[in-house]
Amino acid sequence: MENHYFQPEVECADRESLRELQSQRLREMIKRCYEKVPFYRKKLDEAGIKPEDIKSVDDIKRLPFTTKTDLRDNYPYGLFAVPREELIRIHASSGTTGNPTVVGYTRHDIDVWADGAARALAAAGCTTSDFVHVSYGYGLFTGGLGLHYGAEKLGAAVIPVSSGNTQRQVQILKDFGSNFLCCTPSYAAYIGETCRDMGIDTKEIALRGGIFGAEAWSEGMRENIEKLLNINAYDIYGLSEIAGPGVSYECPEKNGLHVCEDYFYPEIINPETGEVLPDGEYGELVFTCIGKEALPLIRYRTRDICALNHEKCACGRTLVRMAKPHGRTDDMLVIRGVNVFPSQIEFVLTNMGLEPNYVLVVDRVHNLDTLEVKVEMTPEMFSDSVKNIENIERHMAAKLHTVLNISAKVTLVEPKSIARSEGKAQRIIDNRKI
Ligand code: DLL
Repeated sequence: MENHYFQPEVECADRESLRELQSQRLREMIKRCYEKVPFYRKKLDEAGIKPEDIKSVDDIKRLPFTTKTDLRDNYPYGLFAVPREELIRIHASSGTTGNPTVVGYTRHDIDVWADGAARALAAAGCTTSDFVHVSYGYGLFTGGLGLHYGAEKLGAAVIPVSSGNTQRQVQILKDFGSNFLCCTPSYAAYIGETCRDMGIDTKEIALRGGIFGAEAWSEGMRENIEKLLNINAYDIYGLSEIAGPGVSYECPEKNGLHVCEDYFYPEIINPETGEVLPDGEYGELVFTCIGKEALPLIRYRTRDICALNHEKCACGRTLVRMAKPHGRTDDMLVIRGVNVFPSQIEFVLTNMGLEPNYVLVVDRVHNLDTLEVKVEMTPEMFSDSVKNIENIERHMAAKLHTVLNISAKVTLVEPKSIARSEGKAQRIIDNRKI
């Protein structure tokens, strides 16, 4: 009998017993933070909270938030709660500004993380007989090793390709009979395009599914990847500060990502006021680590824009679902006072049958913000007359206007002229000097 790694006792637990478990883990975690991390002792003292005041998850809202700045200010190991000899791994997320964020794991933490990644693979239908091709980068980034350990924990065979050399990726997918592909959605689309360019019929390769995350992606992008690679594409979410990939994952319903809330307690807050928002309302996602030893963060503000849904899922899982993240508060462009997410633009393009190869160029001309959307033409459009191309650009600009509520200039550019990404895609060029 194949082990599918499905854990109904946790993933389908009744909410009341889950709450009990969460409350018990929260109490232990707050006590440990207070005793072992001077930063948290000071923060809790300042807030007038003693560990024994925190009795259940209902008390979480009384706790202070932790931010990326707190991690940077205590760079590299200031928030760690265990001595060095208990650590078995260090990762870091690249900082575009300031210090990178350094995170550490004990053996137990690696186990927790691998458990989340294994649940994600299992929910996507991966079994012990499958070959899992990992094209996330290996290194300080958590993508590669995260899915690697998850696949091993499940009992599948890992093919640790890492990112880069896309034609070789395709060759391996085909020759090694990979069944699941793990990479960013933008790289999955690029691998799909490369298969097409190499004349490989994806119906003839063994690939059944993909676990794609590390960046926001739209439903249109999902359709594009599913068609290109002839697979089922699932979303996986995570962040280095909390664990890495596998904090939450999609099931076959593809209607929200189940959070491993036995390890990571989620909340949605109003990013301006810090107030906790009810199910269904979009706001900033916040996590409290209740099952981790080395870096147990309290109410960590992810900057991801999301909503929660506690209804039982049709798949049988009771674990709360988070919506596919819209993007990050710091990815959000404010153009002429209007909030714009790259995912909204991707939605319009893919709805019009275009592949999601685009960049957004933002500028400020005479004190007015301008947005230009550069989109690749399809090869068929490329042979169209200039007049036709202008018509398509105008039509697309009108569609963008209805979704974004601001005007944007659309420029169709040659097929394959926009750089492809092997990791997280860079889609924004902001030339404003603000
Ligand atoms: O991106 C971990 C990861 C690796 C997740 C592989 C999934 C797959 P960081 O580099 O620390 O960690 O970046 C974390 O990436 O706060 C989100 O803004 C974004 N992100 C991650 N997964 C998703 C997703 C990894 N599925 C940051 N949808 C997070 C949208 C995502 N955004």
